[in-house]
Formats: sequence, structure tokens, C-alpha cells
Amino acid sequence: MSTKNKVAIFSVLAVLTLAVISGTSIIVVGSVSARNSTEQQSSEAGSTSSTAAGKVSIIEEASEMGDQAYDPNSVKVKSGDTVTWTNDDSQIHTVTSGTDSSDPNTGKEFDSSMLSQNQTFSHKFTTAGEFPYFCQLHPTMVGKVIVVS
Ligand SMILES: [Cu+2]
Repeated sequence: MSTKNKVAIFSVLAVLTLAVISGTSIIVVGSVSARNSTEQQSSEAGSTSSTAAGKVSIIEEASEMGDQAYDPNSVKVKSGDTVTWTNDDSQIHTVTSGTDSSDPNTGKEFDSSMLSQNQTFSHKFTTAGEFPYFCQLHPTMVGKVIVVS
């Protein structure tokens, strides 16, 4: 093969390579923007999580976190499932059924009482429905369990 032919082949290969690279980057850009729009859709759909069903963390600095204090909020489980809360904060918190301490049914469904750091509380949900709960020490901390049959 002559040197001239080699150069010609190299040039063709170089052009093809460039085409592939630019084509790839277009595909990458396209998939990234597609993924971003998917993420926006899922966040618009709400923060209800079914992947972490049954496990809820009381996050660090929970007393300042309002409806983010219990993660995930809300948590969706099936009737008969047990939800376990873990206090991952350094402060003491509670997991108490009801909307706030003025709720006449406060604590009737479930009440962890004081949970120190790393302590857990579990409750089995046997009836479908929505179960709001809060922290008796920091009533701005609110969460919800959604039980489906
Ligand atoms: Cu608290």
C-alpha cells in the first residue's frame, strides 16, 4: 500500500471517528436532558417513596426540618406491613400519631415516646388509610404513613 493511500485511509477514518464522537455526544446530551425531564416529573409527582417502604429515618437537624424531618415523607406500605423509624439525629424525638398535641386522638394509634439517637420504633399497620404523625417535642416535625390494602 502506498503512503498516499495510507494517508487517504487515515483521513477517512479520522472523519468517521469525528462523526462517531459528535454523534455520540449528541446522543449523550439527548439522554441527559431526557433524564433531567424525567427527574422533574418524578419530583413533581411528590416525595412519596415506595422504594424505602417500611423504613423511616429521623434525619439530622430534624427539629428544623418540618415535613422533611421524617424521611421519606410520606411512606407508603401495605396493610400488615411494619414501619420502623430510626432516630438518626442527636436530639431526642418522638413518633406520635395525630396531627399535633391538640388532636384528641394524639398517640392513640401509635406513640414511640422518647427516642434517643440510634433508637428505633416499630409499628405494624393493619388497616388501610392515612396516618399523620408528629414529634411531641417539636410539633413542626410532621410525617405521614399511607397504608394501602
Ligand atoms: Cu423532635
